[in-house]
Formats: sequence, structure tokens, C-alpha cells
Amino acid sequence: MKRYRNATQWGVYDVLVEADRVVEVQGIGEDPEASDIGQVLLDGVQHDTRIQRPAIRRGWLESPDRGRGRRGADEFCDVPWDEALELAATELKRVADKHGNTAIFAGSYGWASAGRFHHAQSQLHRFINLMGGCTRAMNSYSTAAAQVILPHVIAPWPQMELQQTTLENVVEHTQLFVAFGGLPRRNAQVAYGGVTEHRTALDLRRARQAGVAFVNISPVAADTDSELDPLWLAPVPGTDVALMLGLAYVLETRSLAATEFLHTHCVGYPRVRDYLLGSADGIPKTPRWAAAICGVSADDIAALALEMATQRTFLTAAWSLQRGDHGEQPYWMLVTLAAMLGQVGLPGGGVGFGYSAEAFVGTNYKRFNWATLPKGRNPTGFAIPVARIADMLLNPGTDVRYDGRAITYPDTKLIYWAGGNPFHHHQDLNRLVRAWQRPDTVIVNEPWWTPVAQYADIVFPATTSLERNDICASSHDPFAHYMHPALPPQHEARSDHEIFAGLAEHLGFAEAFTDNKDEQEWLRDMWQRSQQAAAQQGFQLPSFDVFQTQGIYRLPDEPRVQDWLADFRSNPEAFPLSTPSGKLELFSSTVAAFDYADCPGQATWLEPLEWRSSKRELYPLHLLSPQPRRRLHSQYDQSRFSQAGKIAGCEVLTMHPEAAVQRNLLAGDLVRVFNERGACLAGLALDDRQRVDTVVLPTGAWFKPCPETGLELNGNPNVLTRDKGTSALAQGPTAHTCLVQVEKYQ
Ligand SMILES: Nc1nc2c(c(=O)[nH]1)N[C@H]1C(S)=C(S)[C@@H](COP(=O)(O)OP(=O)(O)OC[C@H]3O[C@@H](n4cnc5c(=O)[nH]c(N)nc54)[C@H](O)[C@@H]3O)O[C@H]1N2
Ligand SMILES: Nc1nc2c(c(=O)[nH]1)N[C@H]1C(S)=C(S)[C@@H](COP(=O)(O)OP(=O)(O)OC[C@H]3O[C@@H](n4cnc5c(=O)[nH]c(N)nc54)[C@H](O)[C@@H]3O)O[C@H]1N2
Ligand SMILES: [Mo]
Repeated sequence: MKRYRNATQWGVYDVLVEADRVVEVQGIGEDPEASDIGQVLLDGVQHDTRIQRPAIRRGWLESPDRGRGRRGADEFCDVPWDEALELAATELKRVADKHGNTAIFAGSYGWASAGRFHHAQSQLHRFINLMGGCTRAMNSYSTAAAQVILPHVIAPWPQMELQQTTLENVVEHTQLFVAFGGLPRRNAQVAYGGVTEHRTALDLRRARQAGVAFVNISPVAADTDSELDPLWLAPVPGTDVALMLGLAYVLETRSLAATEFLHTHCVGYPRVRDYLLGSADGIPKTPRWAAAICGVSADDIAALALEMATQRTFLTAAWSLQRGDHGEQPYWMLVTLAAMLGQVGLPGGGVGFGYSAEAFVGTNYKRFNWATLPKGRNPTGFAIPVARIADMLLNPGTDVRYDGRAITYPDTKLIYWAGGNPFHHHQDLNRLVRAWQRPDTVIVNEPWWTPVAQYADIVFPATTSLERNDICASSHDPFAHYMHPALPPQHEARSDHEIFAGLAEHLGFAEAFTDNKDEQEWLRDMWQRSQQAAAQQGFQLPSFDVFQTQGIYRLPDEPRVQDWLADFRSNPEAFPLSTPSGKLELFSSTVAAFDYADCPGQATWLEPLEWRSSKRELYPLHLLSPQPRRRLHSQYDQSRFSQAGKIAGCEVLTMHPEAAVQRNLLAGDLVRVFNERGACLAGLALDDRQRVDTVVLPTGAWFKPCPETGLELNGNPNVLTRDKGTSALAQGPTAHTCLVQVEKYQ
């Protein structure tokens, strides 16, 4: 039996291999709470869903019209590597020459796998940049609305994510921790780029032991661990802004707002006050007004406001809050509320986002930028907002508004995807399926026959990180790991790097792509560039050979600045924010000047569009589609570990027992979840600690529509969600705003 170290985006593991089979997966000693998602590697990597050889859709290969309209329904033929590479290279060149490079969409959003060299998107982007570029995608599905609104209001997103208040600071100084969307422990199993120590749950427990009181503001009680002993307030999904306005109204009318701070450190409070008091629209945003919208009682709202104003209070929101219609508003309003409390920049006070969204948020580690694969620049410089992909495919030549400008959709002729699964991540998948038929060609690199591979024309089988040498190291983790291949490449799989090197060879720029380096030389080169960066910062990394032998390296401890924005607080003139005024912008003249009805110049309660539709009675339940506990997104859904969480092979929908009784449903039933956009199957579980009007179906089941009825058979919630931007400001995805009905499946 041999033992190999492997890093994933849910932890670092020792993978035990016997006779070229994975036989055991163990968390490592450095990890205080290793995630059991690691068990997906046991049978997932060598699963019979692996793509064995390059494959080409028969209609694309053989029909004069390329089998248009049959993408996703056609069969595939195996072809030898060289023939598949030649066909793909010729097609890439044809499209670039005839239609220009923006006709190639290679945004290729997705999480791929950990490892700095074999990062699928980096390899794709290096390749495509060398052949003249492509249309790219801006921002992420995770935090698209936050990434656009917050720079107008408080700070650029990367700064917030990596520099905001640490949980250490919370343990020491916070009295009241108010979490909109809760602190779901399940999500802190994961961190983009990798995670060594799972500390979030431990740190939150320490905070509780230190006396911090928690408030879980979520439709679902389970969003915060019961051991944190949280007060639970359960708003209707998508109504947090109304609730926050109710809280703000109490602060303003009981003279609890931090008048001095609002004057010295903020712009726009007078307009906020007018809005709260109803001077402008005739509607005072009283707790009673808020209660009628959000379902939390006026008394609870008033009581919480008083608690917040009289203690050291930290406000936070899950990333989920901004993945809804008008998702910019809850984040803007939370900053507004924090400004009114006047504790921004004080130890343990103020506002931050996503504590528990990923394992790194709130950690105290030194931040270090490890070297990556050089990707060059995209010569076209052109990108669309990431979640507007189906709009782009369906509406070439039309404009989309985005952050004060207009972007014209190109006419997409070719899609290249590596390391992401749009049939996992995008909303309204039935619409995406229609849009996806329009380009001439879709090329995908994938290890498995996932939905995105099934919806391609040319499929290249990619290796997994268990079949490659790599370095795992990320700017928010204190460790670097050398990843030794635990298995030989399975079947005929090649790494993404080899695939693009092969295409570059056919296109005549192999040397430019590989820089005449092999895998080992690239890893050594990246390590040496990291060594230089470290030396400039006054510390030394071991030599590459020592690192490779030892397999693990930990950065020197260097706790970060404790009180985020303390300097701004002490002297806003000398340490301004990067907003236009240098202050917290509770009113933004920049945003106001864009004149967007769906994103005015200050945080505003805007009712989600769908709520007024005549269909509201037909679809009375709010559907939340949060992250899955037993996997990362759709990755390894085929594994035994993920499948063990299903009912009759379907993803599990959770419902309140009263809602189940109304529908004659029992736990364990197979149910049909539906609305005007689509329908899927799910297994039913009951939970009396969630709202009666809310159901929960996690993401990640592989999209599998029944060819005859269109019913999605595995429980993928994105056949139900709506494909609409948050607003003209950010155009972010809005998965969490969704109405459905549930019935017993006959
Ligand atoms: N309804 C709803 N939808 C959502 C969300 C929600 O809350 N609700 N959340 C959204 C969010 S926040 C996100 S981030 C997205 C996530 O969406 P994605 O990141 O697209 O989802 P993944 O399943 O991680 O897709 C990664 C794909 O890369 C493949 N892969 C892994 N390693 C490699 C490799 O080395 N090479 C290649 N070529 N391929 C590889 C995997 O098999 C998998 O198919 O989903 C979004 N969608
Ligand atoms: N195990 C696991 N962990 C993951 C991932 C995974 O796939 N698996 N994915 C990772 C990724 S890519 C991301 S972006 C993060 C996402 O992190 P988040 O966006 O924070 O995660 P979600 O699970 O979508 O939502 C968190 C909770 O918010 C609540 N919620 C939803 N809508 C509302 C609302 O309108 N109001 C209130 N008050 N609460 C609401 C839901 O009950 C839900 O459980 O998670 C990461 N962590
Ligand atoms: Mo995400």
C-alpha cells in the first residue's frame, strides 16, 4: 500500500493506493476538523463515468449541418487523440479567422480543482490568449453583486474578502454577532484553491465560549450550529432589506444612530433618514411595515435594534443574500446599518461578509501571493458579466447594461469550457439548453461524462489532480503542499496542459505555449518565482527540491492588522476609503447617476419581480438552492459518498411538516418540484425548524432531463431558478429568488 498527499478544495488528504486502486482516504494531522467530503475520492476518480478517449458528437462530425439542435441528445464516437486535436484546432482557427476572436467564448467559469499549475481555466486562458483571445466572463457566480456594489460603497471586494475583521478579533471583542443567512458550517468545508486547516467551526465555538451572543437570521434554523445557541429569526427569503430598514428605523427614531460617525465618516445619511421616515415616499419604514414584508415580528425587530445599539455588534451576511433579485441591496443596506451603529473600525465591531461561506473567511493567516502560470493578456479585452451567458448566446448584437456602461453581446460561434459546469451553475437550465444549441461548436475538457461534457461536440478526457504533479498553495492558506500523482493517467486522459499544448502544436505556437518546459520545469519555475517574491517580503522559502521532498511548507506566522478600517476610523482624511468620497457612501452619486430603476442611489427595498406575477398562487413556496453538504457543487456527485445522501437516487428537498401535510406528503416520498420554467424530481425530508413557506433543495445533482417529458430526474434546482440579473448594476445571478410548487410524484 502506498500513501500519497493530495490537495482538494475541501481539504488535504493522504490517499492510500494498492494495485493502482484508491483504497483509503485520510485527513492529515495538520487539519483539526478534516471534511469527510474527501471520501468522494475513494471511488469517484476511478468511476466508470470517466471519459476514456477523445469523443466527438456524431451529428457534428458527420452531418452537413453539424447535427444542429441535437447537442446533448446525440451519440458520441471515439476518435484518436491526434485526429480530435486536429479537428478542434482547425475549427478554432476557422472561427477566429472568419468571425474574429470575440466569437469564441472561453470565459469557462468554474471551480475546476486545486493545484496552481494544472488549473484548467489558467491553462485555457494562456492558450486562447496566445491565439488572439476570446470573450471572457467578469466576476463570479459566488459574489457578482457584491463585487460591483461594494467598491461604490465601502471597499473593493478582494480587499474585503482577505482583509476584513478576523474571527480572532470577534472572539476577543464582539458581544453580539448578527448573521443574516446564518453561518452554515457545511459551507466552511470548502475554500477556493484549497484549505489545510478547517478552523471556522472551532473559532465560532470559541467565540461562543468567550460569551459572544449569536443571532441567526435565516429562513432555516440549521444555517447556524445549535451549539452556538443562536437566537433564530426567520425572515421570508429575499426580504432582509425590509428587516434591516425596520432595524434602522428604530435606531433613527430612538436617537440610537451614531450621528457623529455618520457625519464624519459617511456621505448620504440625510437621504437615508428621509427614506426611513418616509419623507420621500410617504412610507415610514417602521418595524410594523418591515414585519408585514419579512414575517419577523415588529417586537423582535425593535428588541434586536436595541440590543445592537447597546453592545459591541458585528454584522454579517452570507454571500447567498446577494444571489437574489436586487442582490446589491442587502449588502448596501447592511453597510448602512453598520454605519448607523457607528462601530466600523472598532475592535469586534462593524461589518463583514461570508463568515462560513468558505473556510478562509475571517482567518488570521499571513496573506501571500504565490506565483501562478503566466496567462498573458486577453488581446480582445472583452468580457461579459459571468451570469449573462444564455442572454449572450440568444441575443447577439444587443446591449446589456452593466455598472454604468453598455456591453454589446457578440455572436458566439464557438464555446470552449474547461474546469466548470454551466449545467450545474447556471439558472433556468432549460433556457440554457436552447441557447447552447446556437454556436457552431462546443469544445470541453472534462474528466467525467458530466452534463457539460454530454452537451459538447468535441470532448477531451482530462486527468484529475490525483494523476498529476502539482503545487497547492493559495493566498489565504498558510500551507503549501506538493501533490504527487497517486494514480497513472486513467484510460487515455491527458492533463489540460497537455491538451492545450497539443492544440498549440497543431496551430503552430507550441513553443510559445509550453515555453519549452515540461511539468517538472514549470513547477520548479513557479516555486522559484514564489521564492523571489518571498525574499522581497523578507522571508525565505526552502529550495524546490527540499519542498518536493518534505511535501509541506508553512508560511511564517504574521497575524494581520487586527481592527479592519481602524486607521480610517481614526482619521478619515489621512486614511480615506477607495470610494469616490473616501467615505462610506450610504448614498452614491455615481450609482444614482446611472439612473437604474432596479438599483437607485441608496439602499432601497425593491420587491422581487416574480412576487407580483399572476403565477404567485400557483407557486406559493420559496425555493432556496444552497450549497450541498456532501460535495463541492456537482463535483463527484457520482461517488458513493455523495449518493449516500440521496433518496432513491434523487437530491433531497427539505420542507416544513405543515407544508407536507397540506400536500399529503411523507418523509421519504419522491416529489415533483415545478414552476413555469421546469420541473425536477426530489426525495422529501422534513424539518420543523424552517419556514413553512420555504423549501430547500441543494445544488449539484447532475442535470438529467427525461428525453420524453423534460422532467429533470436527479433533482437539479436550476431547472426551476430564474435567469435574470440582480440589476443593471451588477447583472449577478439570482438563484435564491425562486417560487415553486411541490406535489407527490405519481
Ligand atoms: N441554484 C443555484 N445555482 C448555483 C448556486 C446557488 O447557490 N444556487 N451557486 C453558484 C456558485 S456560488 C458557484 S461558484 C457555481 C459553481 O459552479 P461550477 O464551479 O461550474 O461547478 P463545479 O461542479 O465545481 O464544476 C467544475 C467542473 O470542473 C470539472 N473538473 C474538475 N477538475 C478538473 C480538471 O482538472 N480539468 C478539467 N478540465 N475539468 C475539471 C468537474 O468535473 C466539474 O464538472 O454554481 C452556482 N450555481
Ligand atoms: N460543502 C460545500 N461548501 C461550499 C460549496 C459547496 O459546493 N459545498 N460551495 C462554495 C461556494 S462556491 C460558495 S460561493 C459558498 C456560498 O456561500 P453562501 O452563498 O453563503 O451559501 P448558500 O449555501 O447559498 O446560502 C447560505 C444560506 O443562506 C440562506 N439564505 C438563502 N437566501 C436567503 C435570504 O434571502 N435571506 C436570508 N436571511 N438567508 C438566506 C440559506 O438558508 C442558505 O443555507 O459556499 C462554498 N462552500
Ligand atoms: Mo461560489
